[in-house]
Parts: sequence; structure tokens; C-alpha cells
Amino acid sequence: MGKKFLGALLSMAMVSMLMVGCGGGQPAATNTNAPEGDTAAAEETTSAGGDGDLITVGFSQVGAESDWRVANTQSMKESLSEANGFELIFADAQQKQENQIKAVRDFISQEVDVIVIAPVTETGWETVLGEAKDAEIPVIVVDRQLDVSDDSLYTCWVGSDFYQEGINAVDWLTKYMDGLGRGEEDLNVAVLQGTIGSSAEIGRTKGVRDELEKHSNYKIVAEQTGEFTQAKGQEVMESFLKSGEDIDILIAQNDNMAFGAIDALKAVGKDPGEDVVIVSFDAVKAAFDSMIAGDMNVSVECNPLHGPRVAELAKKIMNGEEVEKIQYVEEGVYPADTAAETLPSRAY
Ligand code: GYE
Repeated sequence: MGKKFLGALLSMAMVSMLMVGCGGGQPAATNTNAPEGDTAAAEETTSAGGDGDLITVGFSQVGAESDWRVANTQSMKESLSEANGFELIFADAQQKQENQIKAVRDFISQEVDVIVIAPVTETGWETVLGEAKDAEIPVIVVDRQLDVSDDSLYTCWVGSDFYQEGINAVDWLTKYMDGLGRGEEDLNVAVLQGTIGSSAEIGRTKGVRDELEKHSNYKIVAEQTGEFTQAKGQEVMESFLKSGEDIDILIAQNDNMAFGAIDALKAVGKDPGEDVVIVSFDAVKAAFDSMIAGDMNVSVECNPLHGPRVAELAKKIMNGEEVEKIQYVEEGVYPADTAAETLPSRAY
């Protein structure tokens, strides 16, 4: 089968990267002092703090909107445990920045040692971060980035290069369509975006657009947010289908929205993975099941296992050590033909 043959070629398409930089908000070119990529190994290093006192961490999490987020929360809770020398105050913002701002103010009044924020959106942080700075509480930003004019408002950030993920997705897609012999066809693309204004959405949208622009036969015919949830992904895909637009390719900015869209396609008698090529992000375990079932064609990895890195950063900061300002994590691209082989080794 063409698909299988192509799969063999594309198993070469594993893209991995590890970049570590300093300052600024953009991907940095330098690669010094890379953080431990092996999360299990990093976990080992998070032993209890020197004088036996626990480090109090207030963590404002986005919510529980996706499998990725659930895995991220679990990783953070496991690493910021008492056994590892932490007392964790966890606050779920239910995807609302106003809840995060309130949580950060609570952390400040509780005089925590370190504040950790996984921001819902990039903007609107100046005031509350200024309050944390005045209180001399270091802030670690995790996952999505912040867009602030003054970088000194937070100590460091660790997460993914979402723009690169968008590029990687389209790079895989165009090679895949070439392999199907459809690379020169006029191809209609629908995009399910994540939460508008989140860096995961901003980066993936721009990466996908920039890379698609290099191929004039690919046209984005529909683009709307599905808020990173399965239910909204399904609802928006239903509306795309109702509009009567012929869709060849769906790019869903996370797996959960792709799952919803796959259900919507099946409900109208379409065969996802064949009639509509499904490109997704995150590479959670359920995406591998979907790929094995032949519904999803590829998932671009976004690693949620930030707990060990954040624990290590918090300890270094508390010890007065310098830390890298910006740290990107290592990620791959997982096409359907490698899914069965890869699934047993997936950690989330
Ligand atoms: O892709 C999505 C989650 O910010 C990287 O948020 C994260 C994204 C992830 O809801 O599943």
C-alpha cells in the first residue's frame, strides 16, 4: 500500500531538537548547558533541600483541558513533592487568566518561596508580576510564554518551541502528500486553533502558515479556535463540514481537538486518515491509539513532562545559582506508521 511504503520513508522524519538560550523571548541559537533531556534522570536529582526546610511553591496551572495538561499537572505534582523537598500549593485556573492573577496574588500574600505560572495567554501579566517582583518572589514560567516588555519580571521560562512545531508539522505533511502522489494537487486545509493568544496557538499558527506559504497549492480554507478541548474541536469541525467546504487536510493544534474532529468526520461518513489527512500536536498516548486505528496521520510531539526541570530550577534559584533564562525541551515527530512500535515507550 502507498501509505505503508511512504510510512517507511517517513519514519526517517523524526525531528528532534534541544536548544537552550538566554534572554529575549525568541528561540536562541546558542546551545550551552543543556538541561537534562531525560526526565527520569532529572527526577533523581530532585532530592530534599540542604537544610531540611521545604521550598514552598505556588503553581498556577492553566486548567485540565487536555490529556497534555493532565500529564503536565501530574509531572509537576510528582516532582514538587514533599519527598523531593517541596510544599506545593496548586491552583487550577480553569483556562481563565483572571483566575491566574488572583492565584498569584494569593501566593504573594502567603509568602511562598517560588511562584510557577503556566500562563493561559501571553499578555496582561505586567501588573501582577510587578507585585511578585516587589515582594522579591522569583517566578518560573512553564509551558507557554509571556509577552512582557521587561524580562526581569520573571526569572526563567521552560517549554516548547511552538513555532518550530508548526514548521515540523507542515514539513512532514508536504512530504507525506508528495509520497501519496498528491503533492501537486490543489489542497484545502482546515485549521483548528488552540486558545487564541496562548503561545501554543500563536507559535503553531504562525509556523504552519509560514511553511504552507512555500507551497502555493495548499490553501487554508477554514481556521477557528477549538479552545484545545475535544468537545469544542468536534463542534467546530462539524461547522466546517456544514459550510460545505471540501477539506483535504485538517491541522488540529492539539490531539484532543483532533479526537473531536475525527468523531465529527465519522459522523458524516468520512474516513479520517484517508478522506481527510489528520495532522495533530502533543503526541499523547491516545493519539498513538488513534494513529494505530488509522484515524490520525501524524502527531507532532509537545513534551509536558516539565516537573523535573522546574524542580531543579526552583532549587537552583533558592540556592542563589544562576539559571538559563529560556530553556527549550526536546521533541519529535511521530507519524502513524511508527505508532505501534513507539506506543509502549511513551510516558504520557
Ligand atoms: O498543546 C494543549 C494544551 O500549552 C503546549 O495546551 C500546551 C498546550 C497543549 O491544552 O494540549
